[in-house]
Amino acid sequence: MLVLPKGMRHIPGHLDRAAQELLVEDIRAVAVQAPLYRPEMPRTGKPLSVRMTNCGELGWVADKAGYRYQDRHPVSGAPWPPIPESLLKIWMELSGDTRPPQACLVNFYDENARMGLHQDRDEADFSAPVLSVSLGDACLFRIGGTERSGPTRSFRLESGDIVVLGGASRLAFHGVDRIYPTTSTLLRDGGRINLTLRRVSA
Ligand code: MD3
Ligand code: FE
Repeated sequence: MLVLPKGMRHIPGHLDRAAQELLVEDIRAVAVQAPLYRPEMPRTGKPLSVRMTNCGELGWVADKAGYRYQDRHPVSGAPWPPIPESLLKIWMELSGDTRPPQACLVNFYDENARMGLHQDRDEADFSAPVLSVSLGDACLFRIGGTERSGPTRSFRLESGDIVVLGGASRLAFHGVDRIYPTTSTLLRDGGRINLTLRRVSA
């Protein structure tokens, strides 16, 4: 039996192959309007290994000045493209929130990319859950409690899986320890895409 942290819902294989392929097409179209770029760590300016872009009214960005949400792409200065209908539908179906998402962060991991343990707390309102969609190669996802030094559990996330993080899990420390290369044929050149849908303000 797999025991999940309180407030975490994991729905393995929620999206079938056809739905995953359609979603990848939608995200490719987003990335034409808002190209992937490499964010930097606040202060040091060290590049992250994950490349990112966004869609929705607001996008999450990271640079030397800090982490924040803003309504423009940091390189092109253009507004973010809208969140595809396919994702809005998933949010309405699974988030348990009647308000639409304001931000969709698109993370792209190549086989060497990782995401260190962190909390998502750049949003002004934590009442809505975060909804995550995994596409492409599998990863090892790790989640703990609300203290960095607390115990953690690890789960493999596969293409088509959805995770909803609300309630007690909304402020849990979490990260991506590794990508498992060549575990999916969804993306022609491999790698993993993660989409996170969020409310930023009440
Ligand atoms: C647990 N992304 O973008 S998604 C992030 O796979 C992020 O790209 C990871 O962490 C990824 O901030 C993990 C699952 C996830 C998303 C948000 C969470 C887990 C979370 C918020 C609170 C607790
Ligand atoms: Fe996160």
